[in-house]
Amino acid sequence: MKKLSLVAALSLALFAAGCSSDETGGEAGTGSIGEQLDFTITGIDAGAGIMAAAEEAIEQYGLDEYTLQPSSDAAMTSALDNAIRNEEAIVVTGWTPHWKFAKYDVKYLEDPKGVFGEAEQIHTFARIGLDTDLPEAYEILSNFHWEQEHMGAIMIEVNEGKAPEIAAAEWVENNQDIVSTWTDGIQPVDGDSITLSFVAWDSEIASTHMIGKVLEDVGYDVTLTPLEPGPLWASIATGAADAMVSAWLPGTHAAYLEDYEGEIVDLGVNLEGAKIGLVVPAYMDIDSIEDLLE
Ligand code: PBE
Repeated sequence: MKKLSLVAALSLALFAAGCSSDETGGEAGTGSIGEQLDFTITGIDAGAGIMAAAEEAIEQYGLDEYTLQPSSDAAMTSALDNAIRNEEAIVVTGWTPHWKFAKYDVKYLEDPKGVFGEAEQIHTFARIGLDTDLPEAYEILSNFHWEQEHMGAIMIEVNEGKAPEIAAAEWVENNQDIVSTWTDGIQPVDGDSITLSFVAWDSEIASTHMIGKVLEDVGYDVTLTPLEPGPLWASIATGAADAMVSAWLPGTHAAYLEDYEGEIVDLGVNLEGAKIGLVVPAYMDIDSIEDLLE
C-alpha cells in the first residue's frame, strides 16, 4: 500500500481532473518505480541544503506522490546499505565526496532541470576578527586546500570503523608534503584556543578533524563543535565558533550565505568538484529524476 499525504492526494486529484482520458492507460507500467520506492526519497537532516534542493526537485519534476523522508547521513547510508543487500529499490539524497561511491555501485540520477546545480566548491569561513585575534590560524585556514581523494581517504577509514580523530591524525602524519604547503612559515603558537564548528556529515567530519589536527600540531588548543546546519552558520556570524570548513557553494548553502553575508569572512575554496543530487543503486533501471514518475 502506498501512503499519500493529504496534499499529495489533493494534488493527484487535481492532476487527474485535468487529465484527458487517453492518460488513463498503462498504469501498471507507469506506477511501478514509485511503488517499488514506496514513493519515498530517503533524505538526511532537515537543515541540509540538499534537503531544500530535493524538495525543489519534487516540485519541479512533479513528483507529487513522493515524500522526502528526513533522517541523517548515518541513517540514510544504513538504509542504502540495507536496500543494496536485498537488491531493493531506493533513492537517497547523495553527494560527492562521499565514501558510498567507493563502497557501493551507485549512480546519480540525471537532473535535466538543473535543480541540484553544477559542480560545487567547499569554502572555509571565519568569524570577523579572526585575522587579528589568531593570525596564524587565519593563515593556515586561508591556505587550506585539498583534493577529493584526500578527503575520501579519511572518510573510508572512518566508515571502516576508525575514530575520526585517529583517521585524521594518520592522514596528517602521512601527508606532510601537502600539510606543509598550508603551514610553511607559520610560527608555532602556545595553546591559544580555537573552536571549529561542523555538521556531522561524513565529508565534514573528515575535513574538520583533519584541519583541527593541523591546528593542534601548530600549538592550538582545538575544540570541534558539532551543530545543526543553521546553528553552524550562526556560530561563525556570532563568533561562538572561530571558523568552519563546510560551506557548499554556490548552490547548496546559498540561502545560509545570503542570511549571513557581511557577518562572516570567506577564506576561499578548500575543495573543488563537489556535487549533490539524487542517488540510486546502479542495478535500478532508471537514469533520470524524470524516471521516478514511471
Ligand atoms: N551535504 C554535505 C551538505 C553539505 C555537505 C551535501 C549533505 C548539505 O546538503 O547541506
